[in-house]
Amino acid sequence: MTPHAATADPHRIDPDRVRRLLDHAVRIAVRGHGGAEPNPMVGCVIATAGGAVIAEGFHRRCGGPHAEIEALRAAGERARGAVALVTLEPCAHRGRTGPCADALIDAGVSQVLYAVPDPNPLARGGAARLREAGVAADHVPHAGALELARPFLKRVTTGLPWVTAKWAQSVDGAIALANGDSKWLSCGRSRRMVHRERGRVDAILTGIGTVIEDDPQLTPRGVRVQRMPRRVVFDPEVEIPIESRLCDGTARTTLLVGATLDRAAEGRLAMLRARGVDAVALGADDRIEPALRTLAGQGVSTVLVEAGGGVVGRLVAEGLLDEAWVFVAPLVVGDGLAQRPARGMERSILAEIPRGRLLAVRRRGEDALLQFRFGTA
Ligand code: AOF
Ligand code: ZN
Repeated sequence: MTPHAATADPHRIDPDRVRRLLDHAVRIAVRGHGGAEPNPMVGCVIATAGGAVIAEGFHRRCGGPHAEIEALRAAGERARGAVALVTLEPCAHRGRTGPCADALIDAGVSQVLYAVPDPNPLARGGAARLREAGVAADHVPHAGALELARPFLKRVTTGLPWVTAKWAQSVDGAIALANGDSKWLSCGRSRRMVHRERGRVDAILTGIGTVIEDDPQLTPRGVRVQRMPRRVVFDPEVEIPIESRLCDGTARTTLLVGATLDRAAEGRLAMLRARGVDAVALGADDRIEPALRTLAGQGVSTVLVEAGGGVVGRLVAEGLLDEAWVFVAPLVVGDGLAQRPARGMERSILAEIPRGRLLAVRRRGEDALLQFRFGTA
């Protein structure tokens, strides 16, 4: 078959089979979560023209081989004439590795199906490069692959990290009693899941109220740690007690502080800096977005928010919240003064409040985990 004939017939594999192979590529890509970032999680399946799987690979860690390279290595000679299905358009650049487009051409792959075009100005253009070399390269949109690429797409297109807030609540929406007692709303299985996630993100964001109230460590414990998250505290007036556990040097701690500080706050900050704590400036009116932008520039691509309603409410108000993981525990608090997961906004028209989407509903012991996605990023 000539290359042109291949281009004219993009779906030689049955479309339903293509979708299932891409589903599979997404599943294997997720194994790179915590290792791949700030790069995207990417999965690649090499299949015969009939749709049988020959080999697979995923991007394990930033700086390591891309998914296509892993899959091509596993396929060896069997890649010749085969079809490569990738969750992201193969790269065309020589960065820490690459270019994958060239590796696919050299391996003799006859067709490449990719689910999401790569918008990264440094890496994009792989599909065009493949076509120039006579390899059919087709964009096959796939919802799961798009979901997978969202954090990466957001960082590349907006310069902001991916922000996920998690909280545990009662059936009637309380995250703590009025006196602050919240131990423990969710079950052990839910809490383990949170520790696992802590060990996969670049930063954990909390608020000064939570630090004063709970003196948390915010470190991943009892799980495999892929990366030690930076602990970030929204603390506009530098109120963090110097003896708090976040200042003990276990992991990096960063304060988000007001753009202008009075002399007393400057003095406290100087003492904290001597302890190894650093600071990033908030915007006017303590807006969080400029601080998140600075953090992204420092390599923070994913943020897990474990904070009270004040910080979560600010993130919502600024449109910075991408995902919410809500663990709903089987109890009804029934106290109107109990604490709530987000506050601080004045609302009068329900229809004007933006709606997200339900990503997943999962069972964790006796808790329900609801995962929501917001915004279009
Ligand atoms: C691919 N396959 O598995 C991934 C890609 O720093 P580098 O050299 O690893 O390049 C990172 C960029 O390459 C990243 O920003 C994105 O545009 C692309 N990632 N491309 O062909 C992969 N992870
Ligand atoms: Zn690549």
